[in-house]
Amino acid sequence: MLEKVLIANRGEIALRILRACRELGVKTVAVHSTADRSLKHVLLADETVCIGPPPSAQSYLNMPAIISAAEVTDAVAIHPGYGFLSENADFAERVERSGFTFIGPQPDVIRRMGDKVAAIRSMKAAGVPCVPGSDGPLGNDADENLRIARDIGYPVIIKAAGGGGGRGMRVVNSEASLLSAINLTRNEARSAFGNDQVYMERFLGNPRHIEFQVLADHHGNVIHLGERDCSMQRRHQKVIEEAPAPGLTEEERRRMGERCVRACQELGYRNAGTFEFLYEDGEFFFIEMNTRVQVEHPVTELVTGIDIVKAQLRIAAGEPLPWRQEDVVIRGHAIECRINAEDPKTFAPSPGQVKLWHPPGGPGIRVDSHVYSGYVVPPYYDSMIGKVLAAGEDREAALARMSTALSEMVIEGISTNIPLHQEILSHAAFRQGGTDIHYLEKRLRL
Ligand code: MV4
Repeated sequence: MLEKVLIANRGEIALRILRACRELGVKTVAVHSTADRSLKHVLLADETVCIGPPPSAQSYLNMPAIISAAEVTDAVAIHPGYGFLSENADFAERVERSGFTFIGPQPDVIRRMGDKVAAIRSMKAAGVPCVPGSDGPLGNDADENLRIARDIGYPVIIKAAGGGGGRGMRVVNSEASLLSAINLTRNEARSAFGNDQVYMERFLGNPRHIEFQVLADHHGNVIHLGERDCSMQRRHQKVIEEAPAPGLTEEERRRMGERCVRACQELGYRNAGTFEFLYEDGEFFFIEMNTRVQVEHPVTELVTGIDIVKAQLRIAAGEPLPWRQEDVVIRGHAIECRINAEDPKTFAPSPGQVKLWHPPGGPGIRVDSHVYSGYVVPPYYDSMIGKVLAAGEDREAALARMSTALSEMVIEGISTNIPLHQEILSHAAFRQGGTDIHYLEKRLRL
């Protein structure tokens, strides 16, 4: 096993990684900004290193500071968590060049998946279904671009190769606005991502967002852990996730899972990864791959019994996966509500001291959070302060446990989005399952 791991993150995921390390007997190094001295995982870690002032650019994104911290503490590996440097290929490369293990895929695979045009090309070659589109980057020939759009059929969407997660895209409803939309997206992409490549896809009007979790070791073994439905979102921020996806058949799961596994084998993929799909009218369309552990990984853990973060550490240590695909069984249903320190009506951030923190409990409830009574939520970072998960024999049982859990949760001193979750849980459409990616934003406009 890895002897000592540096956790290059903060908040709930840093604590989640620390707990996985503890279970495996791995020593931990917490790095933190000056605003984060009182973070729970910093208080619990074997060693701590302050890496800079509060702004992320000077601390959690500060590569030399993080690598120096690994050097002075004799860490052997770095876990990047999610966000921050987790999908930064240059960081992964610098980590490995400095002699440490990056807990994630190889730098060139991260780079390839970060380039959405290259990612789609790889997936198409591996037999993963993609959105009908331009088949590569758009050129500057106006007539050619008009022809591509006409062949795809309007509406189309122009996306930046360097974008992803909702950044750098524009929907085009008709020929009249196509060329200006390509130019605008290209110019924005050049300044935002330093890459002016753009591509075109058919615009799917009311898809669901369904993603498949995979695990791949260093010996060519790859398994999938089924899917998550992450359609309940607002402004590209997921609000509720669940597994399995409502209404998906065993056959659909097996078919898409197998395709993701085969793609990983062809890519030489390693560690944990997620294939993002849009799902509309019974069809899957690949859009992006995430090369990190995801916020919503616990819903998959709850329905498979597999600890994804421990698996990441074992894979990075060179251990073979202890499961074959037949060993992976999806049992019951799990739901996650992301708890944000924000105004439930305006969504404005609500940092400050948590005067009282009473997390819920009981059968089937899991709370992943670094918060404790007296903890001060700093204003510098993401507003997510934890996740409440509920699991049960079926979706209804999980929903009933979630309602109970949220109703007994007490957080005083800051505002949270718990009232929003309770409202969503009361919606008939959500209770029925299978709402699309636009559902929440439409409901909030009412
Ligand atoms: C799309 C789409 C419709 N058609 N692509 C937004 C985030 C990025 N991951 C891809 N996104 C979308 N791509 C085609 N061809 C609609 C979205 C989209 C979306 C996707 C997933 C989750 C939330 C979303 C919210 C708005 C738009």
